[in-house]
Amino acid sequence: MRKTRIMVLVLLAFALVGTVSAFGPIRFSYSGDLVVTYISETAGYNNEFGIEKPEHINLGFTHGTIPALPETAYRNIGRCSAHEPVILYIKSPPEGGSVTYYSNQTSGDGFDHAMVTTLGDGSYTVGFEDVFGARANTAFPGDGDYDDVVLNVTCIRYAAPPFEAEPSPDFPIIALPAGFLCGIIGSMLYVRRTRE
Ligand SMILES: [Ca+2]
Repeated sequence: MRKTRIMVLVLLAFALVGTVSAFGPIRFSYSGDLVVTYISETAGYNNEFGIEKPEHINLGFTHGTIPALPETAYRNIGRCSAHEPVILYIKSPPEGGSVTYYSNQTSGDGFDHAMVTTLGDGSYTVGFEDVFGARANTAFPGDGDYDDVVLNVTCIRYAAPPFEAEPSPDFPIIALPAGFLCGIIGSMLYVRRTRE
């Protein structure tokens, strides 16, 4: 009984929180404006983060001279098209080099470096692990906490266009046939009168 209750609670938690996977596709079923929120970081590196698709945009850096502020929402950064993939990335400079991790694929070390969570509001949270290769545990890269850079991405649906009434025909379009008809009736009456 207790076991069943725990199972129900776990299933309920999944339903409320959303689905979690490793790297994964990010898609929206409608078109709109992209908004990416920089949630948090625990990065040792100065990671660049941003959007790879639909268009490459560098949104900011975790450290450096102008570090990004957690909870910043980036707007006016492009559009999301219905069912087209959105890919986020971080670019990390381990040991002076450069390696880029994407939200939709494994990296050069063969590991997933992104943990994608689908939230109930239709947005996605992506947690990145920025350490290349395994360390103490060979099952995951770095310390496997996937919170070195955490981003959320959503798509704000375009507002429905305002209702527009059918445009009324322009004056000349109705004026011409009306004038033409008046002319015919007038000339018929004239012919009839002159015959009488
Ligand atoms: Ca980490």
